Amino acid sequence: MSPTLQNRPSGTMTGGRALAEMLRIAGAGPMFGMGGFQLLPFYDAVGLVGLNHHLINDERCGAFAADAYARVTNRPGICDGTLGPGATNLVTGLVESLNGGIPIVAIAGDTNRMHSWKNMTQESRQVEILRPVVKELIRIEMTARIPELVRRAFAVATSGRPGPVLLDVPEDVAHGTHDFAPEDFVIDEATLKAPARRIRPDRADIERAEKLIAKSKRPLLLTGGGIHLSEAWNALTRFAEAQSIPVAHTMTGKGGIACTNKLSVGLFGRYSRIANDLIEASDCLIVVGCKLGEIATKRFALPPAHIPVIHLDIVAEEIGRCIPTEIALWGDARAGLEDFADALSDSGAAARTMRADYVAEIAPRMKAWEDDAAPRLNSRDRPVHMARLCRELNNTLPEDAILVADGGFAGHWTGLLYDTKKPGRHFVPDRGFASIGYGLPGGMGAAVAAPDRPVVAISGDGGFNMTLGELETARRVGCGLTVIVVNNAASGYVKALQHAMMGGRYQSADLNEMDYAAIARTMGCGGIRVEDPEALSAALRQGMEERHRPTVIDVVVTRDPAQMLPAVDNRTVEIKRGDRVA
Ligand SMILES: Cc1ncc(C[n+]2csc(CCOP(=O)(O)OP(=O)(O)O)c2C)c(N)n1
Ligand SMILES: [Mg+2]
Repeated sequence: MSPTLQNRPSGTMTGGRALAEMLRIAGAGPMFGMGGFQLLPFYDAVGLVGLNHHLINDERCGAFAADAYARVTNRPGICDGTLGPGATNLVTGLVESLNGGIPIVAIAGDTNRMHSWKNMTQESRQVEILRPVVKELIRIEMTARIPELVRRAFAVATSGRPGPVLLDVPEDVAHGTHDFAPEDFVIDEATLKAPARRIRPDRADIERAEKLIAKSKRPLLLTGGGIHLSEAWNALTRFAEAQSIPVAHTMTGKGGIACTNKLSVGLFGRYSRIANDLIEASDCLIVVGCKLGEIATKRFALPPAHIPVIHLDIVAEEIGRCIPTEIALWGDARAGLEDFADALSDSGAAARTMRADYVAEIAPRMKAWEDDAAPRLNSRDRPVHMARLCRELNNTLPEDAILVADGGFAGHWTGLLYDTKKPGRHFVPDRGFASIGYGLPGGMGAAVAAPDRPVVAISGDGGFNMTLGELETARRVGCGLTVIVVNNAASGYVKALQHAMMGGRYQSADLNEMDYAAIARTMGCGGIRVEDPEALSAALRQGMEERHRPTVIDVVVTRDPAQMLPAVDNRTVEIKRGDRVA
């Protein structure tokens, strides 16, 4: 426990006040939630202790905003909801954080225990509903135990594989009082940020990995979101460069090394530039902080079974779950990569010589891919081609920008084509649960986490419709956030699949033609409608210059369902029964 903690409160106070005091001591950042009777003492204390709390218009969006805040800072994002519908609205957002391993402390009010189970208004089995969507659900039964259990929430959220923790607070615990001592208000500073603690892989396993890597002519690093959670960027770059090992990434893992690094071979899995080909031709795959789920493995078609796999992960039982593993390394990504680098430090020069031809393949392979993609990337089509939009993002966003991507095509296209220019989590897609509707609230969470950096969110029109009310929040909060709406007047992914698989019989796939720029202006935000790709760059610059209110850039993109999927022309793709085209 830190002896340096200042301003510890003491004396008789409500549970809500004690909760707020603990969050203050934990250095909680801006948070989003929607109140109700049960948590009123907490809300009352929030302002008194100087926390930064914003009313959200849908608790799910508060959870999404907290998730993006946590991804940008690695500090737990905080969100809250009242009992019943407030609590259940948190579910989708909390699953995103659970699947993504994102540290969150969520707070839900609950019924007064004096009257529970007597048909209290808004009562539900919320503890049972929420328990499977969090890493740990902590029900607080005594006002006196609030500091201890908030400590526990931060420790669980940031230790091992991070994740969301729910504090379920009955009304009488929040409104009740206790005489607290100053010593009650302490928290372990290590638990305020992920990773709270680091564990190194077993020495003998590192030695086995070292031997396998040393003799491999075509090793390839496959990296996931664990790189960001472990803050392993420098360790990854150093190891890859010292050993001349190319790096492929999942959507969430983008930015483990800069996409512009000559060893970066881009996205692998469902969508790929050159990475899938390099996987096929590899003789040793080093998987770091990646679960090797459906998308990363192209529905378990990758990697080929004969290639030995070294898998480093913070969750031991994740290793070997989807594919057999030759060498399992249980530990923190940064620690493990540092251990690789140390173990192989003497052989760096020889390894770089041995792999010179291999590494020299990357540039021409990438060039061939780029030549093939050039007509799309440079397209002057109206409506705007998605690839052209991605190229404009690459050309216009500065290196410290954060791009938050929604679950529809917005994420798919930018996952494949957007390039981050330096290592770090500069690309934030919601791939834990891939819900649509993350873009706007996620952008808001990223913007409050990094108020001095340009934050751009990209969302489908369907996803934007789902959470449009949060433009009111973003304006009230004063976020300088740019939201790109990929306006294809459709639930595009569904429409593209119906085109490819159902013979073009479109069912419940079309949306109204809407002018989202006009809607944004009506809501007091900036709004720019873009129909000409040449206007994209200026619109993005204008959005990023606006520092105190959101700007919506409504980009009219292709309405042709044959052109919607990235990288694949789904008219020509062979579809197997029950399969998905991409
Ligand atoms: C909450 C939720 N419901 C349904 C889906 C399934 N889904 C995936 S992409 C998609 C289309 C979404 O439309 P839009 O946001 O306009 O994105 P587009 O694909 O058109 O770019 C849908 C419905 C989902 N991911 N999340
Ligand atoms: Mg759409």
